[in-house]
Amino acid sequence: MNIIDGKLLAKTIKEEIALEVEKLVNGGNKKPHLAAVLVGDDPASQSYVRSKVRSCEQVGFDSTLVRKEADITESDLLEIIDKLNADDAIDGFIVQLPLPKHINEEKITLAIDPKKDVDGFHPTNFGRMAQGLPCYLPATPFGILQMLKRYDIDVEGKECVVLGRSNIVGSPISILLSRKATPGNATVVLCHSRTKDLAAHTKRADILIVALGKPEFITADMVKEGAVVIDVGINRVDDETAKRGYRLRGDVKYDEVAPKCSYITPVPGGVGPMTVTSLLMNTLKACKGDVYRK
Ligand code: L34
Repeated sequence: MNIIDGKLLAKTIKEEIALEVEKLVNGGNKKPHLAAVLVGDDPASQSYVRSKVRSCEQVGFDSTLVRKEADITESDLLEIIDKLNADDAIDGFIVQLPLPKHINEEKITLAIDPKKDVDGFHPTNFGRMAQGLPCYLPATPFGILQMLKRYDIDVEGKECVVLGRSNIVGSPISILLSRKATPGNATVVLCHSRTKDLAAHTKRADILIVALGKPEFITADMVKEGAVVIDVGINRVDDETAKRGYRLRGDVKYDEVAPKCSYITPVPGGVGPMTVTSLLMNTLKACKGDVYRK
């Protein structure tokens, strides 16, 4: 069994990005600049955004954090987005999800200029991804592709089962792995809440990608011997014996599933840190005009 060390891989990729930034700056260009909008005080969102800002510092990017109270109106948030769209100093920006219930996430996503949509959530980028055109890939799927690539895991012709059909993980990763590309060319089955006999599918998987948000849902009996398991779940489970009062658990029952796997991602230290580096990679592309010419 091999552990896919997302934390270590993220560090390696950040070192590579830092070198590129140095080259850019030495060539007389400005540093890449990422802005993040954080609404409200959800502890998980705060921690993720903090990690994004810290990572920008590590690689030599400029960053701007726009913090707003949970009661901000939708129109005020849209105004902030318009300003970021128009601000030439900002290469790309994100609006951290989830947003408070009174704000329509779809409307917010649509308001972001696709050229600055380094999350890759805008339908323009999603559509371009689906057609294999230049685009910003959504951060978590992009991170998963990087893991497969850097660990030399061959997916071509393999049975790949994805659990969960969200717009930001399940749906895009299923499209990416079935594309005619590397990594890609997998035979993909996308399972969801209406899937009948889920275990019959998971047991066939050479590559199992789990993005359900259900702590320790996948047990050893659901996994084929030698499978590659990518655990996207990051669940905070109450635990009085833990320092912070909770522990992070994936969607996979790691201790019993890991011994059966050829490769597995841990939680924490797996997909999460790769989501952050993918955002940096997209921001670097935005700065260089690699996806949409400036
Ligand atoms: N707009 N909203 C937008 N873009 C995103 O890309 C995200 N996502 C998801 C939630 N909402 C978003 C993130 O940033 C999930 N996500 C994210 C980012 C980083 C980590 C996890 C999720 C991460 O670094 N996880 C660490 C543990 C962090 C902790 O201690 O809580 C890990 O090792 O898994």
